[in-house]
Amino acid sequence: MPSLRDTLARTRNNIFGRIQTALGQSDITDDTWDELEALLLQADIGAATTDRLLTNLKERTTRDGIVKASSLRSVLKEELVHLLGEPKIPSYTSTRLLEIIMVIGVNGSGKTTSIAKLSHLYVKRGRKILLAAADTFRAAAIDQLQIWGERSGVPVIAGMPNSDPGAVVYDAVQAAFNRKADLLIVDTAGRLHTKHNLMQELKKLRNVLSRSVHDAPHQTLLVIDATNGQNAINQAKGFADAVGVTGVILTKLDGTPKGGVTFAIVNELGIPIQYIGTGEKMDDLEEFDPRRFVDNLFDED
Ligand SMILES: Nc1nc2c(ncn2[C@@H]2O[C@H](COP(=O)(O)OP(=O)(O)O)[C@@H](O)[C@H]2O)c(=O)[nH]1
Ligand SMILES: [Mg+2]
Repeated sequence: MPSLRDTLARTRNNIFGRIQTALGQSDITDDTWDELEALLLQADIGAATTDRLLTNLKERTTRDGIVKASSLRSVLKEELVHLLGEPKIPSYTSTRLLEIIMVIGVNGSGKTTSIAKLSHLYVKRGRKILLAAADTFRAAAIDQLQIWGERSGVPVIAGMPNSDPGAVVYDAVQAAFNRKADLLIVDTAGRLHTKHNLMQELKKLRNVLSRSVHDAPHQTLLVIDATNGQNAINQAKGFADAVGVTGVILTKLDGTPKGGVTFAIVNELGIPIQYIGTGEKMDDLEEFDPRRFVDNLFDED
């Protein structure tokens, strides 16, 4: 697993390192704020989130009598951590007879790969898992999940390509009961003929799950590709409005300079980030820890 420092190298080198340099030994002037604003916007943090950050920073500067730009560095870090909120990592211990996680997001965002990583993590913690291949729209998507399942020794319930994903999910729940699994993770389609069709299908899958198991799906995780930067936000709003989202898996933070989007996701969507994807391998998933994340965005002081 790559270190978080390596994962965030491009985001750090691209903008955040420069923010740190910009906050030098001189006194804070209007130019300092302008430069900081320009850099935050370039960092893919987004206009709304940049505004909020600057307002908070200015307030604190006045309140605490901060004069030197260099003193803003640690305040900025604190405000960034504050923006991301407390870590929200789900418990791995089994508390229910059957817990169901539904994974949604656009094609190519990393749903199937993230499901493989998640099952790997939960298997290591002793959970008995089953996967449902409900992205029946593409034959390759079913194969891909089955290959990951074989690798990690987790059974996959699948139907024929283009079969009804609702039926696959229904069968998967029955199979989970029969095998006494305590976690079912459902892979879903990221694209259908229209966005409307996709949202309808996701709603239908939700209903199949909630009719079969009390309170299911217990988590609906939205997978967001960090390389999409600000474009990811609107997409995410569409999913959140249609089916509700309890947490985000932010993928492909490795190798993108757009890691600043992390702040926009939390601030604009109000959905906690649970995991980040740091590569393409089974182990390349990290629990999201706001403080560690912010620390690794900056060069060491
Ligand atoms: N570098 C990197 N690649 C990733 C990550 N997560 C997924 N991918 C790649 O993104 C591509 C699409 O992933 P896939 O799981 O098939 O997306 P899906 O269509 O949403 O199921 C694959 O080539 C994955 O290897 C990540 O965190 N980092
Ligand atoms: Mg997939």
